[in-house]
Amino acid sequence: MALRVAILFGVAALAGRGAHAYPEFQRYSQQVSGRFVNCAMCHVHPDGPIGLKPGQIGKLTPAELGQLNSARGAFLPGQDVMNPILNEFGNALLKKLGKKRILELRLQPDQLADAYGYESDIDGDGVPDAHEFLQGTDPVDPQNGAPWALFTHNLRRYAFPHLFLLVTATALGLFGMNNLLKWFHQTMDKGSPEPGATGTKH
Ligand SMILES: [Ca+2]
Repeated sequence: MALRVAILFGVAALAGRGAHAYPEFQRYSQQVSGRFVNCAMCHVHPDGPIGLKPGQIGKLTPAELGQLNSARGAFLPGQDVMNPILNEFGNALLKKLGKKRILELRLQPDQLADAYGYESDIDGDGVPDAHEFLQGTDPVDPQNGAPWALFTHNLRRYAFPHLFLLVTATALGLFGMNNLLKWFHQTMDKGSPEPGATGTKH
């Protein structure tokens, strides 16, 4: 009971301090994408970190509260912390940029995507996390993405290998494996040195 009361007081105090929820990024994502964006872009709970629901501060265990405090001290990039109120994207932002840079970017939310970079694709749907931020889609849900972005990203990703396989399979079907190997052998022979020029005859 005492612990519960202490947590409630803690939640109330954090709510008064803004509780490290940064609505500037949410507003910017919403503005550039034209989509509704909730706190689940970066947080565990779609309503944000304040409250008593799973993933919110009031529901954290003592161990998770310890992780929360460690994460809040991660001012520099590259620190191995895991904030239990943030989802994978929120934690990736924290690790990549550090809290100090994130606080600075609150004044320039349009620079968050470039600062984070476009290499990471946490949910593996082919759309980089930073693009998902700009498109207002969920970077940790492969089922959630702008349809055209998913199509174009994955076309670039898979079209060329698939095209190569298609052409090879068609060639095999038209000429047969033996003819194709014969053609390949003759082509390689033309590119070889004259017999006797090098090596030993058998
Ligand atoms: Ca993605």
